[in-house]
Amino acid sequence: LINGLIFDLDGVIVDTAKYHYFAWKKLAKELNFAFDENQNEALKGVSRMQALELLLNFGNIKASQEEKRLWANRKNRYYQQCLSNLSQNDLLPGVLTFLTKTKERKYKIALASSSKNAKTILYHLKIENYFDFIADGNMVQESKPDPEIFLLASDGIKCPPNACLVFEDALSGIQAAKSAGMLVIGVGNSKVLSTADLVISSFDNFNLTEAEAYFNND
Ligand code: B16
Ligand code: MG
Repeated sequence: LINGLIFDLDGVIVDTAKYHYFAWKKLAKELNFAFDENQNEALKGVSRMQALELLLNFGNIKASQEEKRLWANRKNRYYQQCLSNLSQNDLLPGVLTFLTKTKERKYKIALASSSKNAKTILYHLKIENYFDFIADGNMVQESKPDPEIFLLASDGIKCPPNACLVFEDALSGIQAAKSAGMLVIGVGNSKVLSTADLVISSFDNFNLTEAEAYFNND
């Protein structure tokens, strides 16, 4: 029986995945190489430094630790500039209604985001109160696809992994949640997220009771 719901943040709750992409693309341009949306899929969900490593691989760029630190900071500045105007309007379709319903039905709710900016984002969105526990990129050693952040979240809401259902938009996140022994609903394109147990295009019209029945009959 599912009694804990664990949400990824970027790309699931809020449309910030496009800002990460914008910021990485701008950095790539400054380093003189092109970076496209397909390549960007690999950067989703992983930590800032790991995403930078992947980006530099795409551009065939070798760099010192110091350069990498400066570039990661620069990307974060571009990203944070995008965040400065964030409001509830940036919530993805159906999210607020879904969070309200799940709260009424007494599920335990956790956030599991690789982002070190997660708390700032929740603050701008005014949705912190929906979460019983928040796990973010400042609290883990290993980033997705390692299961650490999901195990931390499940511990935080005192629901064992097999009673947790995860919502993720990234392949790295789906892999992390599966390794933690959890069921995963992919939010996005079913062609991209084929490793999830179920894929939904958005929370609009998403029915949790139907999804639970689907898993219980599986
Ligand atoms: P930051 P999530 C992840 O958040 C993003 O998907 C990923 O693209 C980003 O590199 C990572 O956070 C780190 O973010 O630079 O803000 O610390 O999807 O796990 O909520
Ligand atoms: Mg995400």
